[in-house]
Amino acid sequence: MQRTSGAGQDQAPRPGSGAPDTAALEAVFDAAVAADERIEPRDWMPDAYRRTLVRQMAQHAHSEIIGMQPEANWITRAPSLRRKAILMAKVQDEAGHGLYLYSAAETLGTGRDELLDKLHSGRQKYSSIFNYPTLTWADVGAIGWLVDGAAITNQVPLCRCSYGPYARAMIRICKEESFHQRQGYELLLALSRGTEAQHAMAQDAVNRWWWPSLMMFGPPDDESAHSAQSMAWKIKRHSNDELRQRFVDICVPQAESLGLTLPDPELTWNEERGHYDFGPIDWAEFRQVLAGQGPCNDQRITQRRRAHEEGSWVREAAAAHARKHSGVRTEGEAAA
Ligand code: FAQ
Repeated sequence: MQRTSGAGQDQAPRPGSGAPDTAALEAVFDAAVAADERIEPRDWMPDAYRRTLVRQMAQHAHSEIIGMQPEANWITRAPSLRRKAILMAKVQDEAGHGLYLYSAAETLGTGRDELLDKLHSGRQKYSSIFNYPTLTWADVGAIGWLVDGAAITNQVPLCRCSYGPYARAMIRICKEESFHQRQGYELLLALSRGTEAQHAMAQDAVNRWWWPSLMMFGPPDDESAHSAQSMAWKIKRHSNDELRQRFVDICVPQAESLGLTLPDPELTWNEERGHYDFGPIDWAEFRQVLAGQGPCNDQRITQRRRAHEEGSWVREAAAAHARKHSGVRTEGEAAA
């Protein structure tokens, strides 16, 4: 049986129309997921699968564009031309990631305007991590090392996500994120090996970004509302706690090479588990940030709304340009 439904993406086929019934379509979908095949935009898919993907991809896209703000804050104050050029390129990459992800979400029938409207009105989330301030230049290094490092750990498995357009977008995003992670590591290494004051600045940044980075992976597994279903659909390949543990295990030796300390006295190698044990995460803080009460929630969303409003003339000009080249004119343009 073909996976593409002639009935249109959102509609169940009409009884008696000759189209396969929903149960049969669902069986084909389940078999494709079980066989590790990719689901493509025109394939039939359960409504809940579509909604889950739009929710996750939208949050991901929003995180990329809101995530431009904390680092962009340092572009004018980067300490050298080389650092400035690198940081500008990185922040531009994040904008590009947002575009790939909004485009991937569009393949599910959800337009960018609708998603941005939900972000601006607080109906959709973005990652908790971007509600923390960047207080010093070392924060740019800590974001690259820890935040991009956590993002890669979470996102490499998404390259095998069951939904084709999301999986393919993630391949390029992960390649770029790995450069971002390395630039952060290299920046922190330079500071760590610098003067006493530079070393202290790097350590202070790591102290502030470590715990929020662990929260990026989401709530613990037993409180994760979506994990079980998303893993059954192979949207997520690993649980939040598995990925968080993987990240901790990667970071401990890297911190040692950097000559910096991770701010957790309970961090110890557990021979039996073959992993590092780590101290308790402050989930009350995480919930507070998600509820809009983090240190920078208001600032981030106000800035995002302002950027959107200030960019309206660019969208209008681009739309007029596209219309001009398609030969279709509005009434006003025809009269002029
Ligand atoms: N922040 O049931 P789960 C980046 C929400 S990109 C805010 O476990 P799920 C690149 C969750 O949405 C960073 N909300 O949810 C960069 C849900 O709420 P809902 C973003 C969070 O989806 C670097 C509720 O809690 N990455 O950093 C967070 O199965 C540097 C229950 O949670 C992605 O989006 C959180 N940390 O798992 C850019 C990756 N955690 O929707 C600039 C793709 C959970 O019911 C500079 N996303 N929530 O209202 C994912 O892998 C997943 O969506 C998780 C959450 C793992 C984030």
